[in-house]
Amino acid sequence: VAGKQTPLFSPSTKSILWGMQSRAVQGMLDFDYICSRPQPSVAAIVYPFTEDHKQKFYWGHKEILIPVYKNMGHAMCRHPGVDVLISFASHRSAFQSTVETLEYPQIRTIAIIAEGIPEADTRKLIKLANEKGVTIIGPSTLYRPGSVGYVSRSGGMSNELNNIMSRTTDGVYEGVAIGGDRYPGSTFLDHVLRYQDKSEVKLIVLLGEVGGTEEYQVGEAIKSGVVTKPVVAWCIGTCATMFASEVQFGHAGACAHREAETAVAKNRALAAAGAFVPKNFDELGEKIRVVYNDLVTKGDIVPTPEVPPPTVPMDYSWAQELGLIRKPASFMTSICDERGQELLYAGMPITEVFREDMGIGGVLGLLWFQRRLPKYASKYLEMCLMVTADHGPAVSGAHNTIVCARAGKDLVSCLTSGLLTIGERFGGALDSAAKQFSHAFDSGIIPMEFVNKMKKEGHLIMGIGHRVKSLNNPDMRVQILKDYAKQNFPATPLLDYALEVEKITTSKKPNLILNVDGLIGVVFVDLLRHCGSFTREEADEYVEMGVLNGIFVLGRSMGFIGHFLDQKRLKQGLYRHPWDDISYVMPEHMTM
Ligand code: Q5B
Repeated sequence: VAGKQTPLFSPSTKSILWGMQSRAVQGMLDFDYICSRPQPSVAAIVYPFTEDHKQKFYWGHKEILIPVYKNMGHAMCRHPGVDVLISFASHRSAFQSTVETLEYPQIRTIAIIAEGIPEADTRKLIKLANEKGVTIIGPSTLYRPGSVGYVSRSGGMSNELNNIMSRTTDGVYEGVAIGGDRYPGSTFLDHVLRYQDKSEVKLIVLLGEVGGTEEYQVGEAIKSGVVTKPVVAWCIGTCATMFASEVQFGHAGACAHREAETAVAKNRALAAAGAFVPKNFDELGEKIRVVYNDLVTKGDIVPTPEVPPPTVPMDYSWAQELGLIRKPASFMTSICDERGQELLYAGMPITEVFREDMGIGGVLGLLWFQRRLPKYASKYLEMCLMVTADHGPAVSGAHNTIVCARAGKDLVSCLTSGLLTIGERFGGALDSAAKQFSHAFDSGIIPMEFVNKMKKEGHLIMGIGHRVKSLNNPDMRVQILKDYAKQNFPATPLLDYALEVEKITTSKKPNLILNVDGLIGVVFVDLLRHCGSFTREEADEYVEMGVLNGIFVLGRSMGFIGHFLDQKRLKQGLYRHPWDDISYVMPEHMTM
């Protein structure tokens, strides 16, 4: 191969990969590692559809970073020692990217993996590569320092050849799959001649196949004495002669168009030329063993002792899939599983959630309580969300959201600024109301005793009192929910108890009504305890856990988002509170 380098690869060969083929890169690095290579054979990746960055890979137990370049020129410039390019470009882009690669004189070998590159393009590539003295392996396409140099067409069959060689000889010195297309970038003879020149190669193995006539060139080289090393050869596809018509095997070039291109004819010719040709493929390994042993006996090969290769750690996910390892999970979840084909809410496929028209209340039942609630309970949840959705711009949370929006902040900031005001005074009294009322009810004290006890202890009753709503200005939200619970719930003993408490507090002050927080809180306890979906322990646990404020948080988020959008729509500028609405009271001891 005039002008082409020999050998193609050495223990320090470095390559650039074209294409984002992370698995292939990892496979190469693992192989490098097993071979005890001091450094990875992949120096960089070129991928035009990304920005320059670094990608993480394993090197044995360690992690290393391999640079990824958008531009091939940058990659070449940063890695001047690289002389091999492995192209994973598709058959559509392989031609263009190979032409581009050939412009970089540092690249001496190009391996093209793609199948189906138009043959006219391949021939142009071969011509260009020959002019530049570059070896092309492929289209359609190991390293162990043994004594065998092999060349095959098929990359897949080279796996089998490696296997055969490892069992029958001291291993492969170099193996090349030239690719299965009709016009491969390099020929069988190119590589056989390289192996002839390479002193480390003692035995040459050729795995040809039906179609083409290249094997004859190797036969001629043996016959004429150009190739003097023993060649074990076999052309696969001998069964083609059993068919009445021409058979196209897997590779584009694997079809005999005339007698001379059949595997049978080529095997015959190779044997006649002096190659060692087995009777069939099954005996190929045995033939190689015999020739190899003969070379050992003659002292041409002194087998080097086997060095145990370092073990490559198994990928965690693979080991887990094989059931070889287990590890306690850092997280546990029991409400939602998005890993399968379909999203599951508490085990229920999302399509079923819609098929059954479960609504927001049904989804809350699944995600908050891991169960399907009765229809009336789901509806109650939805009604709670509807009545708490908004209560005007003056309440603490909406006010905060508005001020925040007017300060130019984004939706999430404005929403959270509103949500952060929710607490026991504003909108966040549901849980405490549920606890206070149910503890009082469960302890058996009558409503009057409860009110007095709370007053004596200096505690406000959560869920009682409102700034603007009162007996004279009743809160229709409370009325709606109360009526619904009375009409639809199996029992409402805690609501009845709370209404008795309300009678006492409103007799003192008309605004000390059972407010919207209090109503939702106590009615929810009735729901948990009597709807039949929860045990009493579960019902109590949810109250202790504090689930109920979530209803106000969820509902009022709708309103806060509305206020945010409203302020943006109204193009409201920065808010500054007027001085005349602030009483400035300085500490007395500091005034002159
Ligand atoms: N007194 C809500 O207070 C408010 C008493 C009480 C016993 C009580 C107050 C309170 C408990 C917390 C609660 C949720 C601060 C409210 C909500 C959502 C909202 C909001 C909206 C929406 C109102 C006057 C006299 C005093 C007090 C006594 C007051 N509350 N006694 N138990 N609970 N409630 N929060 O009007 O003898 O004169 O000194 O903390 O349930 O946030 O729309 O605005 O949808 O957005 O300022 O509906 O009740 O009453 O503090 O002047 O008290 O009544 O001890 O007695 P006020 P104060 P005294 S719903």
